[in-house]
Amino acid sequence: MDSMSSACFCTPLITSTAATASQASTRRLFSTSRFHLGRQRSPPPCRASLPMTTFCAAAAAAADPGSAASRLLSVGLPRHVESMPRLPSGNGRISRLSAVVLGEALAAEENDLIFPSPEFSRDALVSSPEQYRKMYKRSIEDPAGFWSEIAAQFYWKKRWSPDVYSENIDVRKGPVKIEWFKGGITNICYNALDRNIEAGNGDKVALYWEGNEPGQDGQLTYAQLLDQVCQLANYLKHVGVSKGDAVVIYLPMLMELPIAMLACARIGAVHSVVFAGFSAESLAQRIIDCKPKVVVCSNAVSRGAKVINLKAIVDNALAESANNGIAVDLCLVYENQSTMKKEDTKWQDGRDILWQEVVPQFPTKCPVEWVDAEDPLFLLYTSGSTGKPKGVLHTTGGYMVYTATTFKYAFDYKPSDVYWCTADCGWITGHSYVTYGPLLNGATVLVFEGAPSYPDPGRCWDIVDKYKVTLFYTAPTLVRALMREGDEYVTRYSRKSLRVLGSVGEPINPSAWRWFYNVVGDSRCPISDTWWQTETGGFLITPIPGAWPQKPGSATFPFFGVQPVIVDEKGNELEGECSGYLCIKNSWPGIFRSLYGDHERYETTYFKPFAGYYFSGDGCRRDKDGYHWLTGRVDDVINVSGHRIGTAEIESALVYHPHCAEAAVVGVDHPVKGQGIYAFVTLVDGVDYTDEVRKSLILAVRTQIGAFAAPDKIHWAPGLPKTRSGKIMRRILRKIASKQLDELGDISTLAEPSVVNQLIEFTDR
Ligand code: 6R9
Repeated sequence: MDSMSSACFCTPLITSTAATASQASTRRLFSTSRFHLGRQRSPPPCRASLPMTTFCAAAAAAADPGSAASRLLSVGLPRHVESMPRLPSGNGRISRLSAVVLGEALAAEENDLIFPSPEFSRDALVSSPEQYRKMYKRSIEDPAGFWSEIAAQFYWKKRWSPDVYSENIDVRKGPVKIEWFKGGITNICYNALDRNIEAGNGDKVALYWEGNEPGQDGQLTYAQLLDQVCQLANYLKHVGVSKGDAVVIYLPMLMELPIAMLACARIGAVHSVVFAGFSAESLAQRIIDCKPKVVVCSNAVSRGAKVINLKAIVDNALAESANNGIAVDLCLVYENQSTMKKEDTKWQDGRDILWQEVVPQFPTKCPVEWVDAEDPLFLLYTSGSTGKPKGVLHTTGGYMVYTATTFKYAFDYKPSDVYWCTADCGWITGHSYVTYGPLLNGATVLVFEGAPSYPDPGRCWDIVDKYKVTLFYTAPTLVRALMREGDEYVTRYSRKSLRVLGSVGEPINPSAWRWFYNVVGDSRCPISDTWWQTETGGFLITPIPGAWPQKPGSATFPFFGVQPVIVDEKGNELEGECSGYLCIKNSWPGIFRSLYGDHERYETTYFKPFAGYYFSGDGCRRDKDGYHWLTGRVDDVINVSGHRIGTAEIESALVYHPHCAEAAVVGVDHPVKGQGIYAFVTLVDGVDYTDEVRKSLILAVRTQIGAFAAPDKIHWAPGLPKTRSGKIMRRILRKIASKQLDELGDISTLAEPSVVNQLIEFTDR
């Protein structure tokens, strides 16, 4: 649709007046002035040029001159390194890289190229390395032109200012500030729904829903979805939610979850979805931080054979937040009828309102609140290396353009696709690649409420056949879990609809990659191993299937407009083959703009470690062909089943327990979850180290954070290895936890070296 020709440039920003003045002053926390940090207009950073280079598949090409490898050789692959030919030899692994590299030698896969089939490449949006390189080069040399051409395909009530973007990511030059499409007036819900309906896709299925029990299902076309979004949006406006207000959403994977997100976006409210696996304490913590006007939840969810009473968790969270001075007056509860009836749900009259009773009474048309591209869209809390989760703030315009574009290219999206992402909308993947990215493309999206191995480990492939899923996007942890169950659960289903597979959340180890490729995808479907983060909004390093061959376990090359660099401890950019810290040299439209209420922490965590760069917190190796191999976190963040959790958060949950004197948590390799949680615990004097105490410590973490953060192992630690200044030496704990006792290194700097032997003795107690 030609959005620019139909755009009206004169409509002013309308602010709803439904909230009272006092509500507005106490609750409207998201005025953009909060981020007014002084105008920082720096010239665009120097952008790398892309050299042509020969390709390492020389041996394969020589053996078969007509082969795909030879075709590739003839065009070369980009390496994203300017000075490859001048490669200094000494850039080895950096010594302090504490990332847990999965138990396999990734280097062994380095020469292994898996090519897309010629048919796949022929029909692909980007069908060759040259085409990618051309587009990539343009995106780096002329980001404003590249991104504004893409942005123009969306609907803007008013076009953005001529600058397209402005950025300062260098703390030495002043406060970090990033803006894309500033001055552009738009609405992401309008672009995801109304725009697609106006283009003639009103009757296309937007959402399929598959319930926990096989046979439970539903669907909404784009037109029906818009009706439901409008009804909820009208209800929210009716109860006083307006532009800039926060709404906390604590819903399981029902269609009502994307509906609630889109309804907020439609009226300019800022949603903060909390994964419905978080405990009451975690939910309360988030409510206290963002002070929502309304909490939207469901009464219960079924996960496999288990029923979880979500409303009881919300009740506790609301009581806790009220005790902390943040009283939420309205809790909108969706009755998940197949799981729990309203009659069986505890109800607080006056505060709790039944969704089904009120929302359907509202009109199915709701005017759009037009917002600035830099107005906030959502907050999503994520774990960092301190005990307090960070409220990652994303804004509207850049996020919209970026999620839609990354979705389109990384999955080689075609309008006939049926797309299923197994992530929950409580995580960033569910925001960018269940809700916004696919719907902005007019895609058909499957939402699955249940557990992937219920009633048996074949459920995913049963669902793939039922809906003829073509694009299947999941996490390595699920791949590994299903791989353990044997091939038969997969091969009994056809899966012939599948076209592209995707992986996210953690490095996918080569054997899981191969199983995914060979068994699930019948050696036919490229795998997009997408590397990105809550903070990045969308994919930064990802295969573009059809454009180049994959290497099992590598996220391959950067997306358009992204310049990854690998730096050493001092922040020197490493060239050619190297290992180090992964940073990004420039901003891209989807990057987060701040941490809610704490811009200083934003700068300290992401922009100060290596001045002049965005620091990802991940380790990365680049091989001789320029492929990127993510090696895991280098900070105190553990990645359990693709879920990020800070060691400090688990430690503070443990020390909250009255019997716990001290705790230190580290990550260890885990065959299914990627990383497991290993906790060293010192008990207070006089308390015996018993199994009962162990169980209650684990329970303490479950109730304070959520079941997914429960330690896999509690290791009794009458003493912890500390330096003389009292700092716990986690390096030693990691070695003890992973039983690498011959690699303990120098322990002489410890205040009490004898605790190390004592800890080793306690390993199996
Ligand atoms: C999207 C998401 C981000 C962290 C990130 C990294 C790890 C994600 C990955 C990957 C290797 C991939 N990660 N995708 N590591 N390969 N394809 O997961 O966001 O929850 O914020 O986690 O996950 O360590 O830093 P988030």
